[in-house]
Amino acid sequence: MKLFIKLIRNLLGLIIATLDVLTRGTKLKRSPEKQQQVNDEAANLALYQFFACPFCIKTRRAIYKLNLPIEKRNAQEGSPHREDLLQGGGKIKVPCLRIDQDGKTEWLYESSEIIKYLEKRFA
Ligand SMILES: N[C@@H](CCC(=O)N[C@@H](CS)C(=O)NCC(=O)O)C(=O)O
Repeated sequence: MKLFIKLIRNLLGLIIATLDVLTRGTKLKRSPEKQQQVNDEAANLALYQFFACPFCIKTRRAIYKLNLPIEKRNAQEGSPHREDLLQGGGKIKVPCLRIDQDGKTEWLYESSEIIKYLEKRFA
């Protein structure tokens, strides 16, 4: 039964992820200089996520629209990133944005908080 629910969830996630790719629209356009600056800043960010999680899809959609090359790290069972998330952030919950800045690391949970943070910093 547990396996069946997992299968249905993953299937739904896959459908949502496909719809997301088909309906994403356009990316934010910046001058090459500004985009380079944004790319450099985005190198200090990483999104811990599951491919088929609807909250992660919502967050990835915002990242795409803001044109941010943020590394996506799979936090599913069996992935080494899962342990980093647990040790660093304190819990296994995705999406979680890892922010490395001024020698400190912050772990930001909650899809709406992550999107708010990225829009404030990069929109
Ligand atoms: N309110 C949270 C919900 C996040 C959430 O429920 N994520 C699920 C995956 S869809 C999760 O991480 N569950 C823990 C687990 O599966 O181990 C958000 O908007 O980010």
